[in-house]
Amino acid sequence: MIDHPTMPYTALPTLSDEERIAAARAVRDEISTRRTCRMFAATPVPRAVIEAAILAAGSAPSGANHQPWHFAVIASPELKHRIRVEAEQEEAAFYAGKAGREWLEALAPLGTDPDKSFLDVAPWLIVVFGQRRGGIEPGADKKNYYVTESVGIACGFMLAALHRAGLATLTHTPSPMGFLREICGRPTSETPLMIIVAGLPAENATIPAYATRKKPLEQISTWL
Ligand code: IYR
Repeated sequence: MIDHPTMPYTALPTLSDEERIAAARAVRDEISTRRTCRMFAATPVPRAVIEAAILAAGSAPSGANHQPWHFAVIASPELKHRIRVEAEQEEAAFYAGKAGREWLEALAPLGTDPDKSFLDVAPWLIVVFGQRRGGIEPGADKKNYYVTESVGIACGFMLAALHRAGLATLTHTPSPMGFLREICGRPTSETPLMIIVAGLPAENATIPAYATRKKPLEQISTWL
């Protein structure tokens, strides 16, 4: 190995096999109760929750440890509304046919439509950007690697943290979403990948039953 500064590997708990199995199952049980939510309450949520969730996301593995992500956090009603208006404009075209028949048929069991009022209502919108260039130093302009994969993992960490904090979440992907770069004042080297909407669910929030249908282990794994 090329000579490089190292540290001892210490962060793991010492567990018996039984404790390991129980711990993995406890995470499965907890994370599998996360449901995508499209009906939010306006109830405020402390900024510190979102800060911790961003730091959880920021601890994710990434290509060359360049951490090619940026999170634009929006609580301002004016900005939330601008995002809603722009998103609904794109979605109106999408649902009017731009998506194509196969895509619209795939979405039918979820009941989604161009109404994105949750963008006004939820207390926090976290706009997630992937950085094509950056590197680890502030202001650096190095090439980044595996950007989509890295940011996807970071978003998974964030969703897990927000869920553990008792918040409902939605990964919203208006298509196309280039308008988010301008609204958030981000450079053209960054690509908006999704909006993570976070808050409490509306009192009478429902979810599509179809969303609870998950593939069994046999369908999603092969053991060689
Ligand atoms: N962006 C649209 C459509 C949409 C697409 C997929 I793939 C989904 O899983 C859900 C929705 C919208 O937000 O309505």
